[in-house]
Amino acid sequence: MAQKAQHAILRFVKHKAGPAGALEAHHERTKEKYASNPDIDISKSKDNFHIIQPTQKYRKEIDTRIKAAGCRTRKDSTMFVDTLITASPEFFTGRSKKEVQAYFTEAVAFMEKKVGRGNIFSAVVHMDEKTPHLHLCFTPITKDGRLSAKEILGNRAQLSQWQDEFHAYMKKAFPVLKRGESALVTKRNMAVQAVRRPDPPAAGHRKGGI
Ligand SMILES: [Mn+2]
Repeated sequence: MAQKAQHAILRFVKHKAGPAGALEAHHERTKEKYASNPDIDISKSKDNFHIIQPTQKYRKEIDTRIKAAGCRTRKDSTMFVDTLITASPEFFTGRSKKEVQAYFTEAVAFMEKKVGRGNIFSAVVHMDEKTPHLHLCFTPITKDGRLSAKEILGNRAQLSQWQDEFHAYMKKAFPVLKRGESALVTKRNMAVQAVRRPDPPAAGHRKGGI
């Protein structure tokens, strides 16, 4: 029987400073109840794990980096990027915890190479939703100290290149992976839907997210 192709998935969502607190609550599981996201099974939250642990509030992590680099900011600047990394659900079927850890550890190593370790302030793997996934947050500060998500994420062609590189990197450790669609910059709800329902998205948005 033909096996469904398995892909490594990479998505970016750009944020101003405003949503830092709400995203932190989701990523770091600081709330006790998640009525807005029924996919969270809190009995499994103990299996979530950090690859990079934040040392202070997200907002503080962001402000500290921007200040240290001396970046100029505008009201509409992207202050941080929420990166969602996962794979086709089939990829995770039957994999040991060690393998799942290895997958996301590789993904973080890739992101460190691409955006610089110093920009990343949190990388946490959620095992308590439908499909294991990594939320990695970073400040888009260039090597010469400018805040520019535009430059770091790039245009359509550069996003396609991101996906090429990501796929090539992940394939070294996990040869089963096939090149998937291009990396995407999405609006939050779109990112959620794309990951939850890879087939035609159903109408309506749910709050919360993956
Ligand atoms: Mn999540």
